[in-house]
Amino acid sequence: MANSETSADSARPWQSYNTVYTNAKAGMEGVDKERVQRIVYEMSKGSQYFKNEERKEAFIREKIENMRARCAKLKPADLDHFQTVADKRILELEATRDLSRIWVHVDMDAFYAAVETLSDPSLKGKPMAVGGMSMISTANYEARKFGVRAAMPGFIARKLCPDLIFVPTDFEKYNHYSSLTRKVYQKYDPNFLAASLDEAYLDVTEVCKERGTTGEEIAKELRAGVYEVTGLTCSAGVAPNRLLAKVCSDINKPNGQFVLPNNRVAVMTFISSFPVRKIGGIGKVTEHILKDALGISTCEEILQKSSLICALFSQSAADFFLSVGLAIGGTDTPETRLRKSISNERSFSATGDEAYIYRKLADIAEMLSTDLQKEGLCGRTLTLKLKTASFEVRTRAVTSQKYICSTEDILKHASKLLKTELPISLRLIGLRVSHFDEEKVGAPSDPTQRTLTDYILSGNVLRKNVGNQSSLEMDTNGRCMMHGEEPCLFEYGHQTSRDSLDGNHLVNLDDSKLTLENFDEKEEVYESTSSVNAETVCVDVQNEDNVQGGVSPLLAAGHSFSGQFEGSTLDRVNNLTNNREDVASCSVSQKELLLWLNDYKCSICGIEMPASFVEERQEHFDFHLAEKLQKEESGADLTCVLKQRNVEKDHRTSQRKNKRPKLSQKEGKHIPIDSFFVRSNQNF
Ligand code: DCP
Ligand code: MG
Repeated sequence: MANSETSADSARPWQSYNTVYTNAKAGMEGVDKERVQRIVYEMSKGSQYFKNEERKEAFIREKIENMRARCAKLKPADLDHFQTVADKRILELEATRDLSRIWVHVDMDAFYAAVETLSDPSLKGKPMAVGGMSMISTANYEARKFGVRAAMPGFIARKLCPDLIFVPTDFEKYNHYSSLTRKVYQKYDPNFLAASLDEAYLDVTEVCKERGTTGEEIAKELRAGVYEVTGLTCSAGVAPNRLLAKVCSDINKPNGQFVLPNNRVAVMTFISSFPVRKIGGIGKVTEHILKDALGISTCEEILQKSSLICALFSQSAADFFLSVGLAIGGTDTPETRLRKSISNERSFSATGDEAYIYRKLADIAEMLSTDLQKEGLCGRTLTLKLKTASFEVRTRAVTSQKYICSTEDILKHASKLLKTELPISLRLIGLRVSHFDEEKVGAPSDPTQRTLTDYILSGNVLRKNVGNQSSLEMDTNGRCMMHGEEPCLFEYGHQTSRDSLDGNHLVNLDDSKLTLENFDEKEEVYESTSSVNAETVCVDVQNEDNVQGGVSPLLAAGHSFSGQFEGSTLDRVNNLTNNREDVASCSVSQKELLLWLNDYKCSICGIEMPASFVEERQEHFDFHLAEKLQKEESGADLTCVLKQRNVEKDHRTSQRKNKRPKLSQKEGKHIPIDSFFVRSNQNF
């Protein structure tokens, strides 16, 4: 390693090379960060990833300069004005502080790695990672000592830790253990929020009251319960809101807990010296901007510089930052009635065996029917999700005039949808029923009561259908997951609205796409949707970085969300943009759209990145955000937004024209992930 005392900074360029791979996770406290930086730097120098990082850095720097310039232009009178604005807003936010609830955030320790170690105890005590040379999903705490961490390419991890043992992922196992943990959570909060396979938020206020006990005791008992049932350890945070509970669960990892009492002084003391970066929703870009442009590193400093925050950021972004400074987070208890779909999916080894595929489909239809009947729900839209052997995700939907919930009906429609795709080699089949009978769901009968944008901006979430493995899960950030897969799915809550132009059509935003249904014309509308999937839409992009492991905790802060969509959602995404324009006049310019075409390719710049690279995707998004903000400030934003929208519209139109749009041969050829990171002349 370079001699830190004698070498000039230019001789150690890695020192300023901070990527997701060099971010510390729990268990990485003693890591030689410079060594990790150097290795990551050397291994990725010259690669596309590296170049992209450089571009990102350049934009961040420019953004910072721009912000500085804006700061310098603020006159004392301006600052006074913004101080008044900030003080007023702080008072308003303070008035919303709720210290009456006790939230617990539970997070399993090195989840996938721990599950693998249960299966193979010989791994105990040895550095190991789950995943492969392209990417690792997580590493155990032994490996973290070497700087090995989730989302890191395996070949870099091996360089950091030559003895690292790689174990392939086994989602069935993780799902199994996840469902065991959920049975435990259910005892404490039947409506707990599942944030990912290994994370959940529980409102334990009632159970504490009933038993005359504390959140601390409940957390201990719950953790012991999880261990008893699974043999796995978890950590917990106990606090008056979700934002704090999440932060607290990381403090004594692994196998520990941290309790923050429900009083304002304790909360403010706790948060004041906390680095902003530790807060969910504040990632690398925001951290840099706050630090380098405004001199803000801690939560306390946010309040100290509240006038600058209000002067330089949009209201929603300023609200987010001020809430962070005040440690005000989400405490609401979203209701089950907002459920909008139920799904079930299964992964299997890729096969083109049609008999097997139909058997799987029948199994899933049966499970889904059972789930629907348990909930007393019937839906009109059935969506078939397929993941091909080459990982292409397709969704096909049918909307029937009749509400369905029986195995027979589901299977009948699903089989028709599947038939049009044959022959096909598949590794996953999923079915989802949505567009529920509103009376049964208990949703507002007047669909115009709440606009989509209202809903989005309110940050409401669905509750986990407890104990039901196959249900749609929504994290505290409004992000949903279908059971059994990477945590990247998203669904909105119940949003149905009449098309104001034509009462004969219903704009159905419930499904994985927007369908315009003319009820007079046909009974069933079969929709072939595109193979574009896993798009990311960010509603308030200021808050969208720092998403770890597919879970962004913004809603924990009671704020707006972003989500990666499963299935074809281009239409809905576009509708969102338009809807935002129509309904929310607030800072459309703050909102950005980024799509991952074919689950791989950035719609804006074309760079390719696999879905599992959650943080990298977020960072990539940050890059486009910085770019966009830059344009905004130079007055070019409108053109940019329009251009972007036209591109998307064109894309959508072309997808509609082709039943199953395909990328061109060149486009469809994904660059192997290794080459994304590694210089072409390097040979590892
Ligand atoms: N995961 C993933 N890709 C990531 C991050 C996480 O596939 N980029 C998976 C593997 C993890 C699981 O999600 O085991 C849970 O993620 P966490 O962030 O909670 O990480 P761990 O549970 O592994 O470790 P910790 O003890 O820090 O919670
Ligand atoms: Mg975990």
